[in-house]
Order: sequence, then structure tokens, then C-alpha cells
Amino acid sequence: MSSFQILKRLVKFIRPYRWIFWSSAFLAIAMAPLNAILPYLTNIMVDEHIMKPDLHGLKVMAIWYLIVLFVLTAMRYGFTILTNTMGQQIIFDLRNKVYSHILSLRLSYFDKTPIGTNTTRVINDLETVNSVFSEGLITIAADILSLLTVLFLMFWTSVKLTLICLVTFPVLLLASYVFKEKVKASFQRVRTQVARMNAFLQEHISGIKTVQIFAAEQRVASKFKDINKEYTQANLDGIFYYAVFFPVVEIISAASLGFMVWWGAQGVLEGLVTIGQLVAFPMYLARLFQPVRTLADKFNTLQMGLVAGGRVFEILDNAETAKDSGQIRSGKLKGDIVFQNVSFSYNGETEVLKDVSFKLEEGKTLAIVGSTGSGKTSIISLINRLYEIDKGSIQIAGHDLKEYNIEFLRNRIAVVLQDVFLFQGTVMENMTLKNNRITLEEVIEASRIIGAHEYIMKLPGDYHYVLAERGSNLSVGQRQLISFVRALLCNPDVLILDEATSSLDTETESVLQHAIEKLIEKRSSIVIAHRLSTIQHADHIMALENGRIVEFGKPSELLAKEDGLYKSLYETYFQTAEETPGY
Ligand code: DCP
Ligand code: MG
Repeated sequence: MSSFQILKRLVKFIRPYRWIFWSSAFLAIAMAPLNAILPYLTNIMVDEHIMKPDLHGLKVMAIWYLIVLFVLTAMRYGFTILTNTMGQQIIFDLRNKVYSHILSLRLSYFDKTPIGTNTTRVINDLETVNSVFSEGLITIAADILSLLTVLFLMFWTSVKLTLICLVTFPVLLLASYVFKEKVKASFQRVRTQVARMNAFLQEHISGIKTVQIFAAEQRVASKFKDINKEYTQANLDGIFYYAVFFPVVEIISAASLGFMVWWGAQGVLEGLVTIGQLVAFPMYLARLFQPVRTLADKFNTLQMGLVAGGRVFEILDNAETAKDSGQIRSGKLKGDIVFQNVSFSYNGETEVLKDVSFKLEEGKTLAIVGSTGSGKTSIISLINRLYEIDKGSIQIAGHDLKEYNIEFLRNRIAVVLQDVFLFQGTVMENMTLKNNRITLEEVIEASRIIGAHEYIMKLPGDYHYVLAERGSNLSVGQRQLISFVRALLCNPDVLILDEATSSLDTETESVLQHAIEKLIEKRSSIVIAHRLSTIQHADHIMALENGRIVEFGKPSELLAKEDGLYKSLYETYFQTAEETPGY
């Protein structure tokens, strides 16, 4: 996308705030001549009312001067407020839009995009986009307009004086150009370093436990020190250019002023220049140099804003959303689940599921077993369309998955994931996921069924106990129980359960076992099973190896097989169970 295209797209977001835009544009146009007219008034005051003593006229002019000054100040205030309000409103809209879009993106997008990148887009980049509206566009136009009117009045007052003032102008333009390019480069470096620092901090604070367990603090800290050093250096370089540029502009404008006074004073003596002009010109000059000084910076800001805008649009243009054309959006999801020659890959290259076909009858339980990485979690991620299959078809109750509205589908299928994720908030909020239609009574009822009620009542504040981020103030078993209640509260037609492998004490184990039995009762269920008890009670067992089904059948059938995968699994289970005290 070119800068111009980005600008065009950004401008579209102005539409709801058109009146703000046009008001500030009007103010910009009105302020330019008012700003330029002040030196002109001074010029007249000196020549017409001081040199030819006219106290009354002087008073009138002074009052006019004050009025213009006052109006100008009020307008400047309004201009700043309006442009910034518009900027904030627009990025408010954009931020919501971007976040909603991120939420709708497929998991495959998140598999390849670091968390840091997404937060940077929603927070930092959008903040930069804001400057396009608050400091870019209209402000730059206002500055240029003001510059032109000042120049016009200068020429109108005295062509010669103006030309003399402008002798240094090419140097100024050159200096501005060099400054702009240098600052741009350092600004980009600062941004890259900020992004690096963000990503590093995020990752290592999230993984602080691992860092501390392996006593890697010093290594991590020294790595951070390096990143920090580069960031600081990038900032210092930027500051260097500012530190050089502004004094250079001072010198150039002082030189301009010097030339002007030198020639102007001669002109006065020769009667070519009036005293009033000589007094007014330094004022013009100040008004001429002031915008030039900031314009270079503003152009950069605009450019950076556009670059950030481009990145934001990249996210908005990402079409990796779940295509939802499903029409079925009511009723129950009762019926057989059928996989037909399903193949699937995460990256489009390596297939993690190959030609998978099976059928699970309504109300039955299927246990999936298989070694780590064999594709168990992948199979269940397909059923509620977290990922899209490459080949084959999946049907529930005689309809292809795509015929179901995604929200409906996901509401009717509850998934308990291998890694339970809890949010910051109360136990109750985590169970209902902020669905206000679920009452506390229902929550307690569900917790009783699962067997979580007792332990929750022991927490300080029971159902209102506030969980820390990721539920870190609970044990793994406790977190799992909460996620089971979560699933039961949905009252799903299909239940999918990714059993965690973490070893639990026998008591929790039996509570969880009980919870699982409650959950899979009377529903079609697919359970990735690690516990023998779950496997034994299943109606069917499916054994996976490298993404292929190697065995499928009733537990008793599979046990009868010689050298079967399930049989060997079953035997090892029993052996370890006998050897391990506590089982
Ligand atoms: N995979 C991937 N991208 C993901 C998730 C998994 O490329 N976002 C790969 C890693 C494995 C393969 O897919 O090689 C199968 O992964 P599964 O998560 O399906 O494996 P399991 O659930 O069977 O393993 P485990 O028992 O360890 O949970
Ligand atoms: Mg898994």
C-alpha cells in the first residue's frame, strides 16, 4: 500500500466527524491571515500613529490589535481541541474495529503471530496513527497556509526587504531536509527497538517461573541490558539531531534578521524603508521561521503515522477469518458425528491428520488414545471449526459442519481444553464467561454435579473469590474443575474433552473422574483419554499414530487383538498401576 492509499483509507474514517473536520479546516483558513496581520497592524501603528503623532488613532489600532490577538488565541484553542478530539474519536473507532477483527481471526493466524505484535498494533501503532489527525493533515495545511500569507504580506510590504530575509532560506530548507531524513531513520530505529523490548519483556515475564527455576535471571537480565542499550542509543541519536537542528535554525533565522536589520536600517536612512516596516519585519520573520521549524517534524510524524496506519490496515485486511455462511442456527445438535477421509495440516505443508474416517453415534463416547504429537488435539480442534480441514468432510447430524452457523455450532459444543485458561476475575465469572443469563443458583447446581462445590466453598469469598491472571492462585486440579463446570453450564449437545496428563492425587483423580462421567452422560462425547478409567468406560476407542487411525473399536474388541496398540497400552497401564502405590 502506498502512503497515498493509506491516507485515503484513513481519511474515510473522518466521515462520522465531518463537522469537526470542516470546523477545524475553517479555523485553519481563518487563523492564517489573522496571524499574519499582526505585524502589519504594528507596521501601521508605527508609521501612521507614532511617527505622525496621533494618540487617538493609536488607541484605536491598539484595541484592534488586542481584538485580533484575542480572537486568534481563542481560535488556536478551538483548533487544538477540535483536531485532537477528532484524532481521538477516530482511533477510538479504529481500535474497536481492529480488536474485533483480531478476535474474529482464525487460530492459524495466532499460531504465526506473536502476542506482542498484536498488542503493539492495537496500542502503539494506533497511537501513532492518531498523530495523522491531530498533528498531521490539517495542522500541516494550516502551517503552509500561514507561511504563504505571511510571505504574501511581506512581499506586499517590501519586496526588497523580503528578498533579503529569504537569502538564508535555501540553507534552511536544506537543513530541514537533512534533519527530516535523519530523524526519520532514528525514529524507525526507536520503533524497532521498542517492539523488540516489548516482545522480550512480555515473553520473559510470562515465563518468569521457568527463568527463576533455571536460575537464568542473570542471563535474561544481560540480554535485556543489550536490548535496552540499543534502544537508548537509538533515542540518543534522535535527540542529537534535534539538538543540532534547532540551534542551526536559530542561527539561520538570526542571520536573516541580521541581514534585514543591516539593509533595513540603511534603507530607513535613505528613505526607502519606513520605521514601521523595520519594526514589523522581525515579527514577520518570527512567523515565517516558526512553521518551517516544526514542519519538518510534522512531516515525519505524518509519515510515521501513515506507516503505522499501513500496519493497522494489514491486520484489518487479513481475511483469515472463519467464513461463516452457515444457515442452521437453531435446534439441537443431535446426531452422529462423521469424519470422512479428513486430512489436515496447520501450515499447508506437513499433514498432521491423514485420511481420517470414523463415525460416532449420537449419545456415545469415543476415547482417543495415542502418543504425544499423534494428532489427538488436532482432531478435536476441527469439530468446532477452530481450524479448517484441507480434504474430506466432517458431518454432524447429517449436515456438513459448514452448514451450521459458527456461533450456534460453538454454543452447542463444549470443549474442555488440555491447558485450562482462566481469566482474571471471580470464580463465578470464569464459570459463566460473563454470560449474565446464568444465575448463581445454576452455577452452584452445576458445581455440585461436578463435585467442585465443596472446594469452592472453602475459598475465601467462595464463588466470588478473585482469580489472578491465568488463575495462577489455584492448583491445576482446581482449575480443571472450574473448566468442567464451565462446560456443563453450556449444557452442550456434544462434549469434547482434552484430558490433561498432569498426575493428580487419588482423591482429586476420583473427583475428576466423577466429573467426567457426569459431563459425558447422555451426550455425544469425544474424550482424549489418558486415564484408564475413562478409556474403559468409552463406547469406542480410537488409537492414533502419526495422524492416522490405527485401531478403532469397542474396548473389548481391541483387547482381544493380538499386538494391538490399545492392548499394549492397557497392559502397561495395569503394570504401572500395580507398581505405583496410591493407585
Ligand atoms: N501442531 C502444529 N501447530 C499447532 C498445533 C500442533 O503444527 N498449532 C503440530 C504438532 C504435532 C502435530 O501438530 O506434530 C499434532 O499435534 P497435536 O496437538 O494434535 O498432538 P496431540 O494432541 O496428539 O499431542 P499431546 O498428547 O502431546 O497433546
Ligand atoms: Mg494434545
